[in-house]
Amino acid sequence: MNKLDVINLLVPHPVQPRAVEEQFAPSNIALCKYWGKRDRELNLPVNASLSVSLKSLGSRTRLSPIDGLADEVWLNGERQRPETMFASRVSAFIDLFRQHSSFSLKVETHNNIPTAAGLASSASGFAALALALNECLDLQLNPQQLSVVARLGSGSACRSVFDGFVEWRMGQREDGMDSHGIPLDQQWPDLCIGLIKVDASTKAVDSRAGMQRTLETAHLYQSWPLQAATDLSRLQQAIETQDFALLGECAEQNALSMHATMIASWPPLLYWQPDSITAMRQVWQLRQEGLPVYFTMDAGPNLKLLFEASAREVLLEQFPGMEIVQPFCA
Ligand code: 2P0
Repeated sequence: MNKLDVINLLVPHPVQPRAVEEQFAPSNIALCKYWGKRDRELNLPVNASLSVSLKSLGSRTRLSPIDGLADEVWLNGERQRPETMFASRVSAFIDLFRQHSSFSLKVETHNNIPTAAGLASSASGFAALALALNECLDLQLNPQQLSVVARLGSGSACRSVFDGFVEWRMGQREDGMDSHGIPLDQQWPDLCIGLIKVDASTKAVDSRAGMQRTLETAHLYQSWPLQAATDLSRLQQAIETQDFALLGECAEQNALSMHATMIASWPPLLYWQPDSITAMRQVWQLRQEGLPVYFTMDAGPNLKLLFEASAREVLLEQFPGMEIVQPFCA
């Protein structure tokens, strides 16, 4: 089963583009991480994951039909050459919908994610593109189907189709139709996420290659699915009972467990910089002094702090320049 087959199941007829309004999708931070694929073509995960969406930080994408044989791809107001990674991934994704008709699109994407914080934009980018294609091509897909479509672009994009807490059910099916995001009902108005920039430069090994290397070479990876399943159910319990310490502990331990599998792969993958470790120690010290603050990290050197609104001022003193998002507040 490949991506074309999956789109053919969802959209088995010719489509024609029309000019529509731009669509927005938020970036997301995983509290229980997606790390490892059981199907690389369809981005089907080894484990279920759970994230929180970053409200108004993310990507907005406008699509409009154009004449000509090639798409025109713009990112943050700059035209992208077709051979760039960004333009080629976007056009390859649109190709999935050109199986029964031919058309070209102008794609205009803006990311308002602070690039300084080193946050990946592929999740919000592919989610916004999926939402925009749904409108532009009048696909009439429901949110779960849109989450499936976004996953074909980038795994974590299936969570960015929704706001708030989102669980990505791993699913069982070979076609992946049961592997998509599900939004949770619970809110957490006091929850804050602090974005700490350690290093914003492009990493040498991206997540896609990193998770594959880990899966293929780290013996420690065998313990990851069980760790993730345990963390996921404890996180669900923490969200249900609004138990912040439990939420923070599970998220931090989950992130460090994922990094342990990376470090144990070969060649080793160590995304941390000396400043990452300094910030981790600072968080542990603050916790020892009684401040409820935890961190999570993705496949990079930057930390994302988890805390409640009451800790905001103290943490801003400790980490000047930290950008704070309150995902459940207007
Ligand atoms: C996550 N990451 O759950 C994990 C934690 C990075 C570390 O999802 O190959 O860009 O496009 O499916 O979605 C980043 O992986 O990878 C990611 P692909 P993706 O947020």
